[in-house]
Amino acid sequence: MIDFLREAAQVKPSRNQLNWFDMEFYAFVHFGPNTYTDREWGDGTEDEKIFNPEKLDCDQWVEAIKAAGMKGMVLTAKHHDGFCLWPSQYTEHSVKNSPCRKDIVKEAALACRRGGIKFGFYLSPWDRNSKYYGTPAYNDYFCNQLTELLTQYGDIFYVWFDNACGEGPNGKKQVYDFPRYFDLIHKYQPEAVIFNDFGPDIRWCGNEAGTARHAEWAVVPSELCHYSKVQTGPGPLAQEGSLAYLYNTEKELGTMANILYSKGLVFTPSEIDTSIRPGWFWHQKEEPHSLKRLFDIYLSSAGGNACLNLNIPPNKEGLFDERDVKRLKELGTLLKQEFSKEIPASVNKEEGGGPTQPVYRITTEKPQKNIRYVVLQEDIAQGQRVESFRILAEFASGSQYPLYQGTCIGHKKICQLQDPFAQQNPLTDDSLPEISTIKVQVTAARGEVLMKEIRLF
Ligand code: FUL
Repeated sequence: MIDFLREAAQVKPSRNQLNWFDMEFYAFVHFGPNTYTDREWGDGTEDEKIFNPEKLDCDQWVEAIKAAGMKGMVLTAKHHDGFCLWPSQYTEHSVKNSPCRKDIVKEAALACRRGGIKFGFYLSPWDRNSKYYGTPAYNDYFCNQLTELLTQYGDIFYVWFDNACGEGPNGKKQVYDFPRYFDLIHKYQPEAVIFNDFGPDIRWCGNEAGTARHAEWAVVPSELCHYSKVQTGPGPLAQEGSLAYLYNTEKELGTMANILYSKGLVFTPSEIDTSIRPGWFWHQKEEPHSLKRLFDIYLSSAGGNACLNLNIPPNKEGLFDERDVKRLKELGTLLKQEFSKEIPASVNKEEGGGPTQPVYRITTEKPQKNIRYVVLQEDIAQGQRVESFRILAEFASGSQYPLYQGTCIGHKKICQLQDPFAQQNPLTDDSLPEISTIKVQVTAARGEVLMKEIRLF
């Protein structure tokens, strides 16, 4: 058993996955015929002429995205209705037959480049318009479209595949040839990461509400991510049971008890994808979520060993709705307010903790009343190891006060001690003495803990 845990501790990310972790927060952009029909899923019969963004301004999108602190954009080049936001030579169902005639993918990619953020795309395999859908010829059609997107728009950081697989216009379902799609991406954009519900590079978190797991492991059973590379042998209980039941909606994915039954582990971190509004596409009647809700989602995703892909839908004119632009600015301001002023402190490992249970002592230069966050980062390039930890305050008298208990750390764990939205925070209570020492105590890990950063804000 111990050998297996040591092996689990050695499961490592690729260079592309590490770069993706550093993106932390980027924007989804859902745009297409649904924007004009007030629907979420088009059926593929929509007239191309309805797609008419008269004031299209992708620089306005990029400006708003950057104001929130996001570092990239992922555009729905084609949604389930099959309509292409670029003039694909393989179909007539595209912008080329719309009154606008613009290549939206190009406009968006160029705006991202001008604004200094990365560009990626969503391409829906489910296509309710294509006459090829449900036949082997569809995989050729899809690969042709994918090749256009991979070769005509500069560097692509991310290709996002939706796993939905419904019926096409002829009533048939398609068998998607994902390995063939992945090969094309490796060929034309070797630095792009690939999202799919089950890997290879990034997996789906299992919901669209922005809810992260209490322990969001990047090292998970290959039974879930069958497109990812297996990096270990079987767990000690693999012969006694099976993880065939695993799905993305499972609460435990990658925790110690769960991996023991696996045939082998993979490194496939989770992305939290959600929309700033209830729907993915723009609807006049919908309002953006509250600042608090978005901030909390950020903390639990970008601050919970995942990345946050937050959707902002352009309206019929081709602009981000002013209500969303305002909310994004507020979010960016709040993130700056909370995370731009690091509290100067020194970090020392205490003697005697052992490799898997280290204790770190963080001493601030001046006593503090207002420590709001402890931000922890493992050296994830070497693997993800911490299973659980606790944080304590230590007062001059020597007495201790528990501040936080957590599970995994991984790329980044933001431990929130005080909520900027709360009326009263326990730590600013006058009866409590000021804090000058904080202890981070790892209570369980799979191998030697390699902590990269511990910072206070
Ligand atoms: C889902 C789709 O069905 C939704 O329309 C949306 O695009 C979401 C991101 O993925 O599977």
